Amino acid sequence: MTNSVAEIEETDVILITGSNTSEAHPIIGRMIKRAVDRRRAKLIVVDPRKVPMVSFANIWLRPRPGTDVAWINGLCHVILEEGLWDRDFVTQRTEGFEAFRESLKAFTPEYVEQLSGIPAEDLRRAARLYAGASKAMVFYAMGITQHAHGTDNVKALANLVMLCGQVGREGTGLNPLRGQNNVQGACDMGALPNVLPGYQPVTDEEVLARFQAEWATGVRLSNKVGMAVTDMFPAVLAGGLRAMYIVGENPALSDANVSHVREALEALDFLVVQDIFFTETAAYADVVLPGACFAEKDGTFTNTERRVQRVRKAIDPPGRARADWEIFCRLAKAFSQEINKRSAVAAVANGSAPRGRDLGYWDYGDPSEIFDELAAVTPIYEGLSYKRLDRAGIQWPCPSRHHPGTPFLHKDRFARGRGKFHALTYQGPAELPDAEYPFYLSTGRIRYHYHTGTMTRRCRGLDRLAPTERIQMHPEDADRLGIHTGDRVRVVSRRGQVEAEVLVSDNTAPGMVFATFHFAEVPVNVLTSDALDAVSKIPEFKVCAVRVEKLAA
Ligand SMILES: Nc1nc2c(c(=O)[nH]1)N[C@H]1C(S)=C(S)[C@@H](COP(=O)(O)OP(=O)(O)OC[C@H]3O[C@@H](n4cnc5c(=O)[nH]c(N)nc54)[C@H](O)[C@@H]3O)O[C@H]1N2
Ligand SMILES: Nc1nc2c(c(=O)[nH]1)N[C@H]1C(S)=C(S)[C@@H](COP(=O)(O)OP(=O)(O)OC[C@H]3O[C@@H](n4cnc5c(=O)[nH]c(N)nc54)[C@H](O)[C@@H]3O)O[C@H]1N2
Ligand SMILES: [Mo]
Repeated sequence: MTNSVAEIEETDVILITGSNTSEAHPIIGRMIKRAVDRRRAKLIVVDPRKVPMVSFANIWLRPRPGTDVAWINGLCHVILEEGLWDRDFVTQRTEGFEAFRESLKAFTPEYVEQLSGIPAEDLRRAARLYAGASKAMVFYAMGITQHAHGTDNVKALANLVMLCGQVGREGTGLNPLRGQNNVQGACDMGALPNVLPGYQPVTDEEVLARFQAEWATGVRLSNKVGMAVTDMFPAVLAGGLRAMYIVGENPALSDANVSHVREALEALDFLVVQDIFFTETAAYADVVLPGACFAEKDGTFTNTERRVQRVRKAIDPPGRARADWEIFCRLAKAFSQEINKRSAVAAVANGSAPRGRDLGYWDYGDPSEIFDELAAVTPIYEGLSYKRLDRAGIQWPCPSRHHPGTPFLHKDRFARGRGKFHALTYQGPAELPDAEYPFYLSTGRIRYHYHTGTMTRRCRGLDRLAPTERIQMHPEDADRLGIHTGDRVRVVSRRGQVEAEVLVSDNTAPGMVFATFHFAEVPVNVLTSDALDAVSKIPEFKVCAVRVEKLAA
């Protein structure tokens, strides 16, 4: 997030899009509801589904799935046409405005209505409400990013907030709600194919030299950008990738077009899975390494507002399970022992002196030592330590020991200097409904389960609240097909089929069915499309085409 969760208390207008906030981020959802209830903050929700947040909204826009660039450009069009934009901010802080303005010409509310189904007058009302605010926050999640053109969707939102000068101040900003408790932390640590910790590019020789000095005793660090997860499985099937080590992920259920993923897992020469439970993915593994869960280890989590927080061990891990960092260290030691053995053998063979490597290097006594080592080479973490974090979490960037942390970003300048407007063309989803597959399939979450259910389905209370998949279908469609709540259907896409129970509900849109990916016995990702966003490599989980067949009772 550019800004902080607590700033919800300060803002006048909140725009939520592509986020089922009250189910997927219930705490933040509650704060937004409270701002609406108690302070009369205004709420705009833009979502194809009637998510619970809609009942708190002043304006609900219901776009057809995958048409986000159209309606966001439409908002900008109205804001410019009606002179509601922030001239000072645009001139002083941004670049690329003229080309952007030109690109908006076509996006009249009437044209946007054709593309998205949002009534022109509703779009105008939303534009006036957002642009008229003295402080406005935008929140978004996977409904914006999980598209073949998800990066464009995010750029379109960035255009909107810059056009209205709604960034760089308290109570404003463009705020992606991060998914997992520590996905922000994993990215901060460099668990991405193209960067080292703190988003420092692996291709930057200066950066590399600094890490080289700190980290790698005599080893050359790679300057090559690695593969994205979604590129790895196709690479296995193409024959280029032979081994995988999967830590804390269950792609046999969670990846798009999962039949291909399973084929790839099957085809690997060697697979290691490190998890806290034996998962559907672990079933393909040659070696399973048992990890300790969050309550069984020390460390830090970084939450969605960039707040680094201490996590403290409460109980011992069961059996032979170990904290992930301990497993990595043991492995590294085993590797270096093996390398030493081989180099000794080679040295004897060619008559030279054996050259050992420093086996002590991975001997951390405690995760705080790892943290200190990382902070020393990571400017956004440089002022952080376990000691400081002991009292309270701190938001990065925190560049020095006495720096208080950063509640909101881009105060006087953007990271790149001037904020860049992007001229965008509208491109629809990769797959649309047709005569053979007449429904949109949208996938996502419900409040009571987490992803592939490895954890939440082991919780009896949650399992009682949501014991099975119930595919949501709009009453109009259900009537037409003679389907009632509780009936069983087969859902078929170009890639596969599943069978499940139906829940007739106007939470979903006419012409759209909604399913979760929480239930292993209804592996919905056999249906989804692996069309990827070209930049982020995220699959289009939010749109594919299916047909629904009623099964005999
Ligand atoms: N209970 C629970 N909470 C979770 C998780 C969980 O599994 N269970 N997972 C966590 C993780 S990792 C993540 S990433 C987050 C995800 O959090 P969300 O993204 O909020 O969750 P989704 O259910 O994927 O909902 C996406 C929203 O986008 C809407 N949407 C679908 N298509 C479109 C579209 O074309 N345009 C727009 N504008 N909106 C669209 C959907 O109707 C839905 O409201 O949740 C986190 N929180
Ligand atoms: N159809 C569809 N598919 C989707 C999405 C969608 O909206 N629709 N959303 C996508 C998104 S946003 C996400 S984030 C992914 C999630 O996809 P995954 O990450 O594959 O799903 P999880 O079930 O969260 O798997 C996490 C695994 O980590 C294990 N684990 C938990 N804690 C620890 C630990 O401390 N150490 C170790 N080693 N393991 C641990 C859990 O037991 C679990 O097996 O799914 C994606 N897939
Ligand atoms: Mo996620």
